[in-house]
Amino acid sequence: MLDAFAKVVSQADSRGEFLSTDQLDALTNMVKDGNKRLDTVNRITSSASQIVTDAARSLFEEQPQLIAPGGNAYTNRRMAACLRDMEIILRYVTYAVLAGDASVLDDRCLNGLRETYQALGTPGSSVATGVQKMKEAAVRIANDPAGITKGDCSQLMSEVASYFDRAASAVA
Ligand code: PEB
Repeated sequence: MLDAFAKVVSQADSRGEFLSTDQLDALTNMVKDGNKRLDTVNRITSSASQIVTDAARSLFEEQPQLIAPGGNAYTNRRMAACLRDMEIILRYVTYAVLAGDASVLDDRCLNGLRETYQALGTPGSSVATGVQKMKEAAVRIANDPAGITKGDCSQLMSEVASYFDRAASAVA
């Protein structure tokens, strides 16, 4: 598991090189904007259950066959597993945002997930739709200018979105 710092170090180390100016500049900027990152993680984390339930509700509205008898989220047990899965994915996305690197998300959540869903007969494309819905809500919440020092968060928001996209395409 790497963060943005360890990643740069391990890449340079594998080439036996010093860190480049570009790499150091990028990390400096990441430190400068560190509060934005922490605020983003904090906001998504404190709205996690709302993000999960809204995304699930909207997914089941669009794909009612999932909750109809025989559907993949039919019965309380499967519904609970589905909500739990979405919560797990959201949690790993917040770890990746904090670390500034996707490796924790890849290694501990996404690796083998597609195969798990195939084995369970759970439609990965529906999970991906749920993840995309969580992305929209999470970015909206994190990017809300109300009650926070204003600044340009566009780069950070596209980074946040990219972790959700990564999770969605890993299971779709
Ligand atoms: C992944 N999900 C399920 C299982 C596992 C995961 C390992 C099988 C074991 C169990 O039921 O607990 N676990 C989960 C995960 C990690 C992990 C992400 C990462 C570290 O350890 N059903 C739907 C929707 C979707 C869904 C499309 C969006 O209709 C999910 C939610 N996952 C779902 C369902 C099950 C499941 C299990 C319904 C139960 C399947 C079944 O038993 O029939």
